[in-house]
Amino acid sequence: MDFSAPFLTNYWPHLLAAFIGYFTIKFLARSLFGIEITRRFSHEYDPARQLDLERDEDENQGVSGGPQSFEDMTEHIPYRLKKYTEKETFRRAVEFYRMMDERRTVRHFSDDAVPLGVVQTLIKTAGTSPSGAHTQPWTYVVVQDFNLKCQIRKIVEEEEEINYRKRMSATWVKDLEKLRTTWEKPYLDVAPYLIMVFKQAYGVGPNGERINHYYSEISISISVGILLAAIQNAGLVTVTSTPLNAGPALRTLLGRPVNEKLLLLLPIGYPAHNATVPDLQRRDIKDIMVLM
Ligand code: IYR
Repeated sequence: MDFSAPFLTNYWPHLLAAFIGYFTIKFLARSLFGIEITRRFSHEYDPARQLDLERDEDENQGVSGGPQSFEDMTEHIPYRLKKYTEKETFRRAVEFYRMMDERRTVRHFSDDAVPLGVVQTLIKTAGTSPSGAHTQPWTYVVVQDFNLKCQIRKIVEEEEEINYRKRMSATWVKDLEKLRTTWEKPYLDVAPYLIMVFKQAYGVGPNGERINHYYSEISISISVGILLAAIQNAGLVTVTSTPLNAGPALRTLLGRPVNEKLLLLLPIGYPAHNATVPDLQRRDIKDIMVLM
């Protein structure tokens, strides 16, 4: 192609049209959909980078929010916590460890009732979790309705059958043999409650505006960790199940909005009287802690 003067003379209307077209699309994308076409390299917060933040947190640890100003900030108030004696601190640490060391993933449930107030309190406890910018990006859907539990079981088992047969690698299925899991999940309609843990990828404000959420997956993981401790403390059991590929169907069944994604499904109740668990050992402290 000849880029000398005749090219420009001949094709300037095309170039002008392309130029105008580019800026029109850019303007429309930004005003209608909030999409920034030109990459920004400033250190300001860029909503378009939110997905990257979620994807690779380690890479983004250095992202700075620019110069800080404390205008319009939430008031900061004194915080005091009871200080135990060293002996009491030790005793409490050991006592809590012993309780948590009794925790096991249980897949055999009794249908014995659990008061709803207990479940509500456990979820309140989960809600004490820290979260990115205090956005609390979680929704805990509690299912107690038997018909709904049956529908959930059907959706999960249909997907799990395909998972075990086709989607999971042979090594994965082999690695699970010691746990004796299968695609059958009777606990889904036996346990008195199913707690469906949804991550809010972003929040929605009172006027429908989008609210950025940060580190939502880590925030929920911490929250669920606290929930597991609360469940154990109450003498109840659960299994942290991750129904691969059943998320969208379950989200639709439960009528949850599109900003929510199912991360975990936790049946909760008492263990069946004949419940069994695999005889597994936990790693020793010297293998999991490095002191420097
Ligand atoms: N979600 C399947 C498979 C499964 C996968 C892992 I990784 C486990 O630790 C246990 C089960 C199931 O629930 O059977």
